[in-house]
Order: sequence, then C-alpha cells, then structure tokens
Amino acid sequence: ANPDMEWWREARFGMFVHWGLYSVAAGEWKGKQIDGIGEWIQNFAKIPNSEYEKLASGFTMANYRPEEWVKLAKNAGARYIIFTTKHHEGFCLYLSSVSDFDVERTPYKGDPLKELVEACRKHGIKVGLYYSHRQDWHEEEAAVMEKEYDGHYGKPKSEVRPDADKYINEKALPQIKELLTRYGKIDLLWYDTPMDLTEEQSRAFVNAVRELQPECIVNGRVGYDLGDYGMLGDNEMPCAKVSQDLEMVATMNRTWGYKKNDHDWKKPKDILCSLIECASRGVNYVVNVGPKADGTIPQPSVDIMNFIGEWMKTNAES
Ligand code: FUL
Repeated sequence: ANPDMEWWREARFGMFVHWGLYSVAAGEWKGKQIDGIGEWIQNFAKIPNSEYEKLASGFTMANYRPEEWVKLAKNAGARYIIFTTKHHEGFCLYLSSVSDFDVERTPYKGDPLKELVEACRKHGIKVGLYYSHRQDWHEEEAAVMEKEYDGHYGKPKSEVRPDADKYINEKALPQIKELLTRYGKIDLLWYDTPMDLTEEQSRAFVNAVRELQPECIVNGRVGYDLGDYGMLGDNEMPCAKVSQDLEMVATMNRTWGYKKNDHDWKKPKDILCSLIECASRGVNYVVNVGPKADGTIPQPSVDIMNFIGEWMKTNAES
C-alpha cells in the first residue's frame, strides 16, 4: 500500500540541503577550479578515494546550528527538508555501523543527522532523507567513475561496473535500515540516479521503506516509476498543469554542493516566481541550499529564503 500523500501535497514547498565532503573542497582541487556541479567534484577531477577521504578532517561543522537551518526553512514557508545522508561520494552524514566512511572521521563530535531530525520535529517540519542508492564512488562495485554527467538520472553514457548487488546488499540496504530505524519517524526517502539498476533492485529499495516505515513516502528517482510520485530532471519545471504528483528540485545558483566561486545567484524574485508557478501547476517546489563545511549557509541563500518568507507573510494561506 502506498502511504498517505496528503501532507506532501499540501506542503508545496521544501528545502533541500546538499552537504558533504565536497563542501570542504568547495569547487577547487589542488588550487584549480573544477567546472560543473560541486558535489560531483570527485568524479570530475578524478580524485582517488585515498586523497578524497582526507577532506574529512576539514569537515569541521564548527558552526552547525541545525535549528537555525530549520527556522530558515520554516520562516520561508517550507514544510519539509531533504537532507543528503549519503551523496554519490559515499560519505555518510550520520554515524553508520555499516561503513566507517562516516562523520566519525571528522572533528565533529555528534551525529549531525540526529540533531537535524530533532530540530525538524521540534518545529513541525517534515523530514526527508536523500540517499544515493546506485552511485557510491567510494565502493568499487558501485563506483561508476567512468560516467559522463548526462543529466542526472538517465542511463549512463559510458561504461558502468555492472554488478551492483554486493553494494546494494552489503551497504545500501543496511544503511537504509539504519536510517529508518534509528531516527524515529522519517517522512520521505529521496533516492537518486537509478542508472543501470534492474527493476528488482529498485523494488528492493521501495520494499525496504514499506517494511520499516509504511507511512514514509518514496520519491520517483528510485526508478521504474515505483515511487509515490513522478520524476523530473534537476531544475526542470513542467510547462503545464499536471495531474500526476510531481516535485521540482532547484538550485539557487549553478551548484547543489557549496562552491566558493559560484556567485551566479538567481534573483530572489525569480525563485519566488518559480515557487508560485509550481504551486499553480500543482507541483511541489524544493529549493536547495549548500552549506559550507563549517555549517554556515551562504548569505545569498539566506537572503532568498527570507525574501520568500516576507512574501508568504502577506500572500500565502497558512
Ligand atoms: C542529481 C545528482 O546527481 C546531483 O548531484 C544532485 O544531487 C541532484 C539533486 O540530483 O541527480
């Protein structure tokens, strides 16, 4: 049975958070600017794991104030947050017993995911967890380092290592279980880039959620149309009113993960217009912030969220 989609349909607006070791690199490798979206830097700059891992010591989270993040979202009118628990780089933003490539390698003492989930609950914000279920560049079987970036969720253009089962059974599914059993109620599981997964493999990721938390919604990018709502590309807006449940995910500049030299911010008014356009078409809009390694959200993103909040005060129904 599918979960009740009511809260999600009513929400209409969410905030994405992309945070990981790529936030430490911030778009630069060995003094060179690396083109493209920041969270793909390991792939684009072909950084070996042994070197990439060292970024963990710079992931201080020294100014991480999850409650401030949650308030930023809430004040803007967002009803849910989607947080990268593990992006394609394979690094876990929580304490995992399945892999030691996790926050324990950072100077931070604590579990950032636990703290964020608690802050969300306290302020009545729904919790969405992003988990890269196919790509994991840290694991041999799931590395997909050869892929050219071709638009996020389609079939890979070039060679992929075909046997994902080991990674799925020994890392991905056990970690999904951790995420769904250790942090209380999770409202949304957000999978990404199914690529060459088989239907059976995608189904296993849906089933894991159904078994452990039947009320938890699964997004469309789990693959094969098995999720609870449809799928769009990154920054893709449907151009007409739709009858299907859809969600647009959007960046505020040209990257999801923090890049210190990306200053190409969209205008607050344009982001607000996208949100309104989505809502008028019956589509959810999820806007992204990419915090720095210390946990601070870039000021232009804060300004955009606050701009939306101001508009909400006078224009939106509560
Ligand atoms: C894409 C990913 O490959 C990007 O890095 C980002 O997470 C975006 C939201 O989804 O498919």
